[in-house]
Amino acid sequence: MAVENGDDAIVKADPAAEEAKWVKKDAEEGEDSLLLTQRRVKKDDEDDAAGERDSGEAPMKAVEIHPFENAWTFWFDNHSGKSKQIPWGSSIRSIYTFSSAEEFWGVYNNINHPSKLSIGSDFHCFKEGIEPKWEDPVCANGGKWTLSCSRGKVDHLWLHTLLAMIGEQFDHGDDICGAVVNVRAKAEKISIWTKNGLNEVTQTSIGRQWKEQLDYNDTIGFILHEDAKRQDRYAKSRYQV
Ligand code: MGP
Repeated sequence: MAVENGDDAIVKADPAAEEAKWVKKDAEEGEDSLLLTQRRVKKDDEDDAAGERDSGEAPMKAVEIHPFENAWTFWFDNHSGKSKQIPWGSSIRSIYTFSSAEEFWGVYNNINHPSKLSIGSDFHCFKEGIEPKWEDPVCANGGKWTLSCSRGKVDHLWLHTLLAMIGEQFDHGDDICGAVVNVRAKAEKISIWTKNGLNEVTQTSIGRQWKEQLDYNDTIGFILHEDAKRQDRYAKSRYQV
């Protein structure tokens, strides 16, 4: 299995990461990188086949794939050090789209988790085709549940939020757009974004089930994006669970 590292070097890949296609660090912008490694991983079937022929090894068994109900996209942004003149959202980048458990772990095991990201980072996981912005038509009438936590707990809570979401553990999972973790100096925040913010039954069900999945006991609030747009930090929670 051949792996391109940068433009030329060839290294052996972690098999779990073999399907991942990496983006390179945007060194010019000076952003910290989400990626542990900045390699572009590529399957090279010809090399595999040649290797097997040369070594006389038995052909590899087909890998069983466990598909998800939805495809999901990771997005990354970092606001620190950026001029306030730059419109919000102009630097959000999609990183990778995955649709199976194997692809998810291949990416997850090769990226920095929230506790290792620099202050100002936002890391999103949204259903494919939905942008993590209030302006996205699917998000426009929605809102978000948010919990706060310490750096020491954020990786665990983020992973279990992802697993609950991509594993479709919510009765109203269709209403979920995605989740984001905000790495901030005050406290880390994790939010689940939903579509129909005015549907209280749906929203409170999602909020309650999220807390159960995480075994999180503090009260969490739901803010409509419309309220956040108009009132910014003064927006009040529409629901609490
Ligand atoms: P934030 O980063 O979600 O909140 O939004 P936080 O972490 O409390 O604030 P920070 O200053 O510590 O980063 C911060 C600000 O970004 C908001 O008040 C908006 O001005 C802008 N913003 C955030 N989001 C999610 C959006 C969005 O989806 N669309 C637009 N246009 N602006 C947004």
